[in-house]
Amino acid sequence: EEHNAMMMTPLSAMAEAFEELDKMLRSREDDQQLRLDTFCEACSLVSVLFGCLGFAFKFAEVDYVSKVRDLKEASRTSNTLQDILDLDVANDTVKIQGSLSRNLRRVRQGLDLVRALFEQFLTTDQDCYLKEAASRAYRQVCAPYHSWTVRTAVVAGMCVLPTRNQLLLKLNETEQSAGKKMRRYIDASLPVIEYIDKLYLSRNISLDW
Ligand code: 1PZ
Repeated sequence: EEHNAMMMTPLSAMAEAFEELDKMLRSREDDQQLRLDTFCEACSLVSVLFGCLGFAFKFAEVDYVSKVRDLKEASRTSNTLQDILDLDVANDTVKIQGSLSRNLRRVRQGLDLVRALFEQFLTTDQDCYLKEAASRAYRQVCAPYHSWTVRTAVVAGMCVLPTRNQLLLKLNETEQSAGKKMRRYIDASLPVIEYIDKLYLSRNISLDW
């Protein structure tokens, strides 16, 4: 139906939100700042994907959502992403568990994982299961930073992921419509991810954690 074609799906919302962030970054070359509240709203949209994954990744959802919520709460006193890093640098709490700078680093990992997953989804369009694509994305982006316990739980969860078609159905997309929106998310999220990395590197904080 005509009306259906114009409907905003979860993937459309994600693509649009990250394109907005990307636009904000590019509109002020000299003084790049991202508002924390705007960033958190975009990150919240990503968590709808968890609803498509089933119970096996409930623990990942709880972890991701709580970190985004902490950051969102902090946006009442910290305006920008830079502000939370500067605060933790001053207090020497950047890598302490539960600190905002650590949560931001983890949320960034989540965004990058989704980006890698979409890349895999687009390049492995013959596969009917998501297991391989998801495993490769996880190995690339998150596994190096996760404990043995978490990696083991993720490997187990991969086996009960929905199929490619089930995922498309849940997202209310076709192969073609999903492909376009995933590509938009990939292109828009990469500059945002790189921007976050630069915030750490420019403060002499390495990214090996
Ligand atoms: C259809 C595709 C399926 C892909 C499935 C991918 C599943 C990834 C599961 C990641 C599990 C992460 C569980 C939690 C790990 C925590 O130990 C760490 C460290 O937290 P801290 O010690 O700082 O409190 N948390 C993270 O690394 C955050 C990771 C967020 C992962 C979000 C993924 C978003 C992806 C959604 C999927 C579609």
